[in-house]
Amino acid sequence: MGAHCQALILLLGTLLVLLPRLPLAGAATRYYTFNVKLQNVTRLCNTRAIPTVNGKFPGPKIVTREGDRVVVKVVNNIKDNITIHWHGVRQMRTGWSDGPAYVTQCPIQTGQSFVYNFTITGQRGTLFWHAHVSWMRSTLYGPIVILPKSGVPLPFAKPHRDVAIVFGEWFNTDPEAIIAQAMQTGGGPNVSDAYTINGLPGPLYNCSSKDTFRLKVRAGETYLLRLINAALNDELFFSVANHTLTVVDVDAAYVKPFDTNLVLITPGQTTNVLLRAKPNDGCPPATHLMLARPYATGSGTFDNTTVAAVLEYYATAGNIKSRPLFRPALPVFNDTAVATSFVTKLRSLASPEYPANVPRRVDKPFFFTVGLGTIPCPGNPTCQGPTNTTMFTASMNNVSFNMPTTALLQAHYSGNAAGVYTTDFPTTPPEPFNYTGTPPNNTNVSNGTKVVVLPYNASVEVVLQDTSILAAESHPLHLHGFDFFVVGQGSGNYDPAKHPAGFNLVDPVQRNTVGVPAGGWVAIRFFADNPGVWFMHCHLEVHTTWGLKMAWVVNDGPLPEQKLMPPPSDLPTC
Ligand SMILES: *[C@@H]1O[C@H](CO)[C@@H](O)[C@H](O)[C@H]1NC(C)=O
Ligand SMILES: *[C@@H]1O[C@H](CO)[C@@H](O)[C@H](O)[C@H]1NC(C)=O
Ligand SMILES: *[C@@H]1O[C@H](CO)[C@@H](O)[C@H](O)[C@H]1NC(C)=O
Ligand SMILES: *[C@@H]1O[C@H](CO)[C@@H](O)[C@H](O)[C@H]1NC(C)=O
Ligand SMILES: *[C@@H]1O[C@H](CO)[C@@H](O)[C@H](O)[C@H]1NC(C)=O
Ligand SMILES: *[C@@H]1O[C@H](CO)[C@@H](O)[C@H](O)[C@H]1NC(C)=O
Ligand SMILES: *[C@@H]1O[C@H](CO)[C@@H](O)[C@H](O)[C@H]1NC(C)=O
Ligand SMILES: *[C@@H]1O[C@H](CO)[C@@H](O)[C@H](O)[C@H]1NC(C)=O
Ligand SMILES: *[C@@H]1O[C@H](CO)[C@@H](O)[C@H](O)[C@H]1NC(C)=O
Ligand SMILES: *[C@@H]1O[C@H](CO)[C@@H](O)[C@H](O)[C@H]1NC(C)=O
Ligand SMILES: *[C@@H]1O[C@H](CO)[C@@H](O)[C@H](O)[C@H]1NC(C)=O
Ligand SMILES: *[C@@H]1O[C@H](CO)[C@@H](O)[C@H](O)[C@H]1NC(C)=O
Ligand SMILES: [Cu+2]
Repeated sequence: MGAHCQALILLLGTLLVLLPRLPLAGAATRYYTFNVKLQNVTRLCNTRAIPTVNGKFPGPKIVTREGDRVVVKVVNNIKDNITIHWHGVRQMRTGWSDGPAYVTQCPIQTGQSFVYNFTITGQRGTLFWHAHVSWMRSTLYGPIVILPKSGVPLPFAKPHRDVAIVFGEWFNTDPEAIIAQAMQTGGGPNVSDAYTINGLPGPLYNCSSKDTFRLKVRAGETYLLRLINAALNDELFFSVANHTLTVVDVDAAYVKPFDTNLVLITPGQTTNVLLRAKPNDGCPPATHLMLARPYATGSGTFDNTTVAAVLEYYATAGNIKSRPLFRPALPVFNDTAVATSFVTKLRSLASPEYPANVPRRVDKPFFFTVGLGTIPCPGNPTCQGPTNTTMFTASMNNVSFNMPTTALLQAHYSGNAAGVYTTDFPTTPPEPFNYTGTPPNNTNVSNGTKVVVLPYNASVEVVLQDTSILAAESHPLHLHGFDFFVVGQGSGNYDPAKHPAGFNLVDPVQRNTVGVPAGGWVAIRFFADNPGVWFMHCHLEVHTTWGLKMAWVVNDGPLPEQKLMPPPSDLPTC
């Protein structure tokens, strides 16, 4: 009996050691219904009936785990066309559920619905969802929280609470009217009237102090802040008075933790940070502002205001009265040195559990210029662009992308690309020039619906080079369907003879949106292991509207699990 018990104890011991390492439960399916409808919302003493999901602004939070399936039925009950994009979700073989209008699907029209159906594969942290047609995402957005698989620990101490901090922009007038007017006049669109945190502008705006996000914390506890930049057109600096933040995850990929007083976050990026509430030392706790305001590098006007939220401590006995208020210092709007210093600290965790699978050799190298330019005012001899005979445009390798009137993915899948897109997107700029110096007098911007075709699983490198044609400017480039590794970046012109030697192929940060440095370049690498049609564009919405976008077509691989799935039966038509 003694031996038997020993064996049992040994067996149990082995099980106990093994169990926490195994997922305890199978993958789940998370069902949501998104009813897109108008809702009256008042901010800055201004009431507008804005498009919302289920009447909420910002929209509902999706909470899921790595490996789970997410099924969202989207019903359109407003007059505008709608699509929803699950920003950063890899969508392995399910490009039909990615969401960019006229790229992977036709819009969901008034009265119609569509079921998005996808799994979360190899990602953990924070992403977000937003509308992906015209400027509808200005009010249609919300968090996606991706917890680790059940039973799998976080690679950092478990926080006491988990809080989404979603940045947005509030417009007192309809953003659809604003971009329509700008496209008509050829000039820059009106800027937003306020930035928001979780939909609230906070006390630094007129008629707004009651619309302030307040985070109440307990002394000594740790909080995971899930920062999401859902703003339309502005990169943001963020800081919390008297609290150091520890960055642990960006774009749903773990990073090597580091401490900072300042975060730079571009539209399309997410950043998870740990905030440790101060210990209870018996002194009266202070109230601390959390502030965000723009990092702006272009020559145009921008919303130069500051959003504030409040961090306050639960009272402990005897210290309720007279709390001082502290505000953090933020850099000036164009402090590129500070911006660079933050982004170059980011490194993949690159641990045995979370390795960085960086492409070490490159099958398909690309060099893309990105930036703004001008074209003659069409028809009308004068307009309100950079000069009175030109209007704004934006391009990659001098091609300003024309939106098709049917979805690229459907055309690709059905083999009917003719008349929808061409496969001649240039792999290098048509004419080399000093990209960050004095621009040529005529940059010959053309337009078209051009794509690059990639074989399945090609290893791809794209060097994105900012141009100073109008002004050097940071552009947050977002790639759908993939995470990429940021293997290098620098200022000035990229030099293919010199710069690759300095690339980090060991622990580069992995993400889906990267700021192309103002007057500089960035190099990204990824494996084209996801068949479909994948959009790549600037996440400053006005630049996307002006044409700073292109698409990749990734062909099927030979094996069944390397092929794009067939389209869902309820896929909208154009
Ligand atoms: C918004 O408020 C206006 C004025 O009170 C009202 O006419 C309208 O029906 C409301 N819209 C919605 C969507 O509730
Ligand atoms: C979602 O997709 C999976 C895999 O294709 C399929 O089995 C399932 O029926 C779909 N669910 C819904 C609600 O469409
Ligand atoms: C944009 O701003 C200008 C100047 O304030 C104003 O006249 C115009 O009506 C605004 N456009 C829209 C669509 O709100
Ligand atoms: C608040 O209103 C005052 C008076 O109209 C104005 O001078 C000030 O610029 C406004 N402040 C903000 C932040 O809008
Ligand atoms: C932005 O606003 C600040 C005041 O908050 C002002 O000092 C600064 O000059 C403004 N910058 C620009 C570029 O408008
Ligand atoms: C908080 O930070 C401010 C500067 O932002 C500083 O003046 C103040 O002394 C700090 N207070 C505490 C309690 O650390
Ligand atoms: C930032 O903008 C100011 C004007 O507001 C300008 O004087 C300064 O040179 C700019 N700094 C950089 C680094 O571009
Ligand atoms: C364009 O602007 C210039 C200088 O501001 C002015 O002299 C010219 O008359 C304008 N042209 C037209 C057609 O308005
Ligand atoms: C490009 O222009 C910049 C700024 O004028 C200048 O410093 C640099 O030397 C130029 N580079 C080349 C290769 O001409
Ligand atoms: C641009 O135009 C100016 C004036 O017309 C001319 O002097 C200059 O040489 C041109 N520059 C280039 C690069 O063509
Ligand atoms: C696209 O290019 C054609 C000529 O190639 C031009 O007629 C048209 O105006 C351009 N459209 C845009 C939006 O730039
Ligand atoms: C909605 O999308 C359909 C299909 O592409 C298009 O024909 C229609 O013009 C769009 N409606 C609006 C209001 O944009
Ligand atoms: Cu841009």
